[in-house]
Amino acid sequence: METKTNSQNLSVGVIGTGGMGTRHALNVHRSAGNARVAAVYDLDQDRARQVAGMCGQALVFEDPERLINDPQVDAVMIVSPDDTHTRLTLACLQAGKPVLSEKPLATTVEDAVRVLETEVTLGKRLVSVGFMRRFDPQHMAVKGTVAEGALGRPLLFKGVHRNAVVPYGTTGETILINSAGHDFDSTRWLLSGEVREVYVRGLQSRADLHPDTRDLLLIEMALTNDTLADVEVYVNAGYGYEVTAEVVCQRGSAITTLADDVLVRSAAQRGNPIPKDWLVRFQNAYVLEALEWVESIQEGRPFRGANTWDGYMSMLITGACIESLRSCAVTSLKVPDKPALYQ
Ligand code: ISE
Repeated sequence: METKTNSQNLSVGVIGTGGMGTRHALNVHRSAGNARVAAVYDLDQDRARQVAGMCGQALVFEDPERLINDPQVDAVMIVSPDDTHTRLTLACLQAGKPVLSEKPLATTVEDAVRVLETEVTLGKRLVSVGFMRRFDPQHMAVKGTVAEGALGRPLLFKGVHRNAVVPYGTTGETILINSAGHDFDSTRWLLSGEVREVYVRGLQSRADLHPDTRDLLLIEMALTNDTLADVEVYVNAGYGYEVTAEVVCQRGSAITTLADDVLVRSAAQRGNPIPKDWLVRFQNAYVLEALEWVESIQEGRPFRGANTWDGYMSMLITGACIESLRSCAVTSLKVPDKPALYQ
């Protein structure tokens, strides 16, 4: 399938119209002037029809793979449940269509390898992965400051990732697969290294939760370039949604500023509102990510965000973290050679 050129309007299909999928669809519809939402699918067909109406009467499909293979669809956004991402991404590769898969790319290392091997065999980078923090202005400022070199060599990444509450299971494994992938990608991206060793501990934040709950995880990582990382993932923080990223260097540190829009004074108090979830906190990042994805397709160049290799490495780290949490021990992972396609 030939990729569309700059002069044509890219027709995007969106699979999954929950909160995230609706946001991606509206970002394409409202922000990407040279792209349109041509098709949507959701198991909840009423919800799909509602989002289709919000996006200029996009076509509503009853089957995601028919959407992928429809000639009216040039590129696909996969925003369906995590355990569908691999199958649908492979279907996009089979159809030769560019795809932005929401994280995680896969829920097992084996599935991530399947995507990697398929794309390497195809010999063309069609897969982009939705690690949107790479497009967050605050995170990009940290990355740029460290890259300038005035602070000296990066030594340590310190991440905080707090959800007020999460709508899915809160076992350590679920949180590592669904949430912590962002932090693994931030670690690799901000420290420009690969993780070789992890140590994960978890706790149940309240006695009334299921005994399998590990809703607060502390993740320590050692990287191949002699840097370290320390990440807290807490998904029942209750008070709001907060993500911070700090890179500690030899002569200073760079940390994301609070993305505050307003300082509120009332009733003898003053403070800043805390976002309720990631859709609010990372709205700018999602728009910039969607614009870059559309432009990369139309300009026929690699996406500047995360690709299949990043999605695979995040899952490889996730697998090691699951093992470490189970064994209560430091777990090493062998860093594989990066295929030329991703150099
Ligand atoms: C959610 O799917 C996201 O991607 C958010 O960025 C993350 O903070 C949250 O924990 C995930 O459930």
